[in-house]
Amino acid sequence: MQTAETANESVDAHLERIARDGYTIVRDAVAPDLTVRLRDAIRRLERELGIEPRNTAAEGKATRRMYNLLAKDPVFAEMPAHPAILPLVERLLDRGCLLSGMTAIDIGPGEEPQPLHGDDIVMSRHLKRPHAPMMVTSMWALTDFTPENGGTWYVPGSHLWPQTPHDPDAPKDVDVQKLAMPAGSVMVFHGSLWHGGGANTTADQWRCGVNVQYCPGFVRQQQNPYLGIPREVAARLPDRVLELLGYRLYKGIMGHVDGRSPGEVAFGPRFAETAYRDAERRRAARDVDR
Ligand SMILES: O=C(O)CCC(=O)C(=O)O
Repeated sequence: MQTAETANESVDAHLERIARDGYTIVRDAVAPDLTVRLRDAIRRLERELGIEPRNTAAEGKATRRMYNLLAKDPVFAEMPAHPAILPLVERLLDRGCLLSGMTAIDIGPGEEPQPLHGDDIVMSRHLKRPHAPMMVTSMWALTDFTPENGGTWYVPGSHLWPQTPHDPDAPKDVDVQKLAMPAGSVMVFHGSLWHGGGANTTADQWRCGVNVQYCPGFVRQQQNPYLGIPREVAARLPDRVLELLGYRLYKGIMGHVDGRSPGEVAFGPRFAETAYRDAERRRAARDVDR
């Protein structure tokens, strides 16, 4: 299944592949210098914060995971609005999409495969599959991903199946692929795609990646940024990243604080928006233009 998609390919070509296979790979998406800075920051933070495996089936027994990355180092702010990735996500969701979370996933030697799952499995319990993506995941390779070192396992086309992997009638004999992509590549996939972190059968290689995940603006974020990212740290983030965190209203209504946008409450007039009223005015202006 591995093909030679690149950052130069059109957004349409990537979207067609996601519609058909459930995923695409954007090669050369991340500049080598940024790849190194991200990986170095993760490895330094793992040491400084004493990150150890969390020992759950989902999080692994030989995997170092770190959440809430935007609060941990400024370099991670370069990821959520990256120009090679965000345009794909905005087409799959819309411009009001939210950053659902960012997780560094460093899979160590001896790790077993993570159970296959869909990242929007929680929403699939309430919706009839197949459904529109309730999560879009971009998995950034910061070291080479190989079938041996824990490269993501995935089942092409499974985003279109009526079952999640946990359903009693889920197909058993499925075509599990093991991802190989060089550092600097990003796999972007539909949240219903069956996938999981791979087994690491190497003696000494750590597979380092970051999951940058997005959800529609009307869905609850997996990681809570309002409590997780201190106000003074958030104040230094680019405006587009703050929008992705939910500091603006979705469709002029969702997420308001006593009628105002969270961004206005936290950071002042540049995020000023009043629930209902501004959306109604925008609609009226559009009607007059017609
Ligand atoms: O590490 C990976 O390759 C995938 C991780 C994953 O799917 C998850 O943690 O939900």
